[in-house]
Amino acid sequence: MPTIKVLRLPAPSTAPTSDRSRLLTPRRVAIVGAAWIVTFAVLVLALPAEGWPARVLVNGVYLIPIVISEALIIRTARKVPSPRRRFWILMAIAGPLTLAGEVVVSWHHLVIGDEPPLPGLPDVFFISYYVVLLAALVFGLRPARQLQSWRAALDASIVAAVVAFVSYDLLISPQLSSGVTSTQLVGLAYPTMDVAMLVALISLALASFGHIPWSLRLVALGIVTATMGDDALTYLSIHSVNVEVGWLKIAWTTTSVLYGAAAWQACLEPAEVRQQSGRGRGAGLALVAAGVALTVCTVVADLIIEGGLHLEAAILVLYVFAAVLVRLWVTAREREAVSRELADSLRLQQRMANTDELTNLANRRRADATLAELARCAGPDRPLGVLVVDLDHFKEVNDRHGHPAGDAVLIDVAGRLRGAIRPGDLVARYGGEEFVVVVDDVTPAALRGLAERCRAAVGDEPFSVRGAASVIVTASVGGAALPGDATDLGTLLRIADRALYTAKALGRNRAHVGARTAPEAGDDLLERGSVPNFLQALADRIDTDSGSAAHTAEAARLAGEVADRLGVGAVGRWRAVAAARFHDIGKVAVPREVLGKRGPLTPDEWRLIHDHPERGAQILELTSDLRDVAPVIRQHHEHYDGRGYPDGRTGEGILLEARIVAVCDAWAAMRADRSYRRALTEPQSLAELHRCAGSQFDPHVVRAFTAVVRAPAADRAAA
Ligand code: GH3
Ligand code: MG
Ligand code: MG
Repeated sequence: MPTIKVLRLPAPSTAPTSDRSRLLTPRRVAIVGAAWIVTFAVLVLALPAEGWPARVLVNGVYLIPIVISEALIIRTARKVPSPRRRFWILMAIAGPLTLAGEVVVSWHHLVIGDEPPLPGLPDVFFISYYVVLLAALVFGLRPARQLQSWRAALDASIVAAVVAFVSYDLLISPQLSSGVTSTQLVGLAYPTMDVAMLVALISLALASFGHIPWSLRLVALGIVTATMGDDALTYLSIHSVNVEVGWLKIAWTTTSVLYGAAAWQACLEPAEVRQQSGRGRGAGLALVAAGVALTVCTVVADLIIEGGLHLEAAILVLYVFAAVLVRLWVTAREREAVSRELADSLRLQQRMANTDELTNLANRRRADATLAELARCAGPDRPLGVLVVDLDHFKEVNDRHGHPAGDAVLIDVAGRLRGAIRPGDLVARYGGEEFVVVVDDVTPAALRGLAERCRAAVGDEPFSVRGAASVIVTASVGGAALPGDATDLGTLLRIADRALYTAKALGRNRAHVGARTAPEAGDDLLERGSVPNFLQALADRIDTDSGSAAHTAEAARLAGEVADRLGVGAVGRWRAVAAARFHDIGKVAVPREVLGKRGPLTPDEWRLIHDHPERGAQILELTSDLRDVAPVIRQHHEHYDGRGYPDGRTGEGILLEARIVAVCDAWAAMRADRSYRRALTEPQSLAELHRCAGSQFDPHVVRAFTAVVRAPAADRAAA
């Protein structure tokens, strides 16, 4: 019995784990049920049809599975959750009716030794049983809700029409021909109820697309088995064939076993049946095909046997023909709808796969694909540009205003970048707060212009977010072009990234495009932005108060040239220049009288002066653009031999930029008139630097400085 195997479903996690349930596994229940059916069948076949052993078997033993299955059904009706409970309650009501009918029949056979009257009390019980069973199928399983699909309803109607017709033709019509008596009415009731139940089953099966739980499949199998027994009995009685009831009882006892197994299984199934769309459609088609084939057979049989089509067959043919046509139309429309849905969902998925959820910009995947495609066509005639835009100190925006505000800024930045690019360029969100602009066919000048536009779009206008009226967010932009700066896509991205790093290191809120880090890359920072402007004004004021106007401007100019001579790169150069310009900012805390004092300083006054590197560093740490310059300022009074302040660092332990500033600071001081002495000449100053090289100054820096000072002005300009 292969269907019994289906009971080997995995038990849901809610299944009880008592000893009893471990003993009665679905497999064991299946084996016991199958063994019972086989034993019953063997005994029916082995025992002589007459005599008490056979009578006890088919009337007494036969009742046992009915009683057990009823007990199991009642248990299930109490245990299963509500959507399925109604069905099992109706099944539990139906059970005693069939049991009562069977008991009356057995009473007649065993005690009275006679057949029950026809129609009689057992028929009342059996027909009531069928009515309740039908109600269980129709109302307990809510077919109306499941019959939502036109196709399923049509399939069901075609198959039901054929089943009804065959039943009518074979079982009902012959009984009607000889007038309707009460006996015949009862005879008609059985096949009619069978047809109704089969139709209900077919409708349910076709409407549920294969989502039928195994418990219901077992019930359906039980109903089909019982129906086969009933209809065989009706058919044989119509044709006056004397049939051994024991044989038929094999079918009916199978039904009882199947009901019991179904009830057992129902308790193991999860409350909600998982939907598996698309399954079971083939079964509907197969049933319809079988229905059509059966209709054709009926027509052919009618034509051969009766020489023409009788009315019922003609109606069936017309109906099946029309329904199949409608079915084809419905299927075609369903297919169309499904392909439309598929196409829509594919489009949506493609869009989602290429779009950043937060900003609605293209995402990294799309940017990479576009870059790869354009890189293939890029050449001297059609350079490909890429800009990497990274928001500055964005973590602080989140920390200060919260993540949602940060998100709102990101959305706004996306809109601004979209507005800044040319039509046809692609802007994508590449990572958290990093954007990429892909620019096809762009000249270096246009790429630089675009980079600056992107920077300005973000940094020049504060953002307004909920709860914080105005948030200043700036962006650094790095850019590169293929083939101008790179030979392949990987290098292009690396160079754009390095350019971004340069822009960041140069103080942020700036754009830097190209592989070459131009020596003057950082200079303009000192001319832009309110904070650097303010600090420069302050530095100039301190210079004036100290009696050496333009001291720091001169030191900054020299620091740039020495940094170039030492080849420290754009970032180091910028730091050296900025540090030289602002190295005395800490003197803002020193009273003007002390700064401009002619005579020797008191120890307290010296202490004030010695504090200025630290104070200067503290001031620059408060800015966002010049924060990286702070450590250089702190160290610009350290001595190469460790005798400087504030930390007593030595040699390479002092930042190179600070060693450069130290030399340039000293030179600018020596070369200017001071309140307490006249300016030294160039040779005197150089001699002093060389005297202190290795003690106060880095000899390497002093050598570079000497080369700078001695180089003719034209060479310096060229450098
Ligand atoms: P830098 O100027 O060096 O780029 O500083 P930064 O703070 O921007 O750089 P870092 O890479 O350290 O931090 C990036 C921050 O961006 C971290 C995270 O808080 C923020 N961020 C990344 N993705 C999102 C996002 O989807 N929403 C929000 N609100 N913040 C994000
Ligand atoms: Mg950032
Ligand atoms: Mg970043």
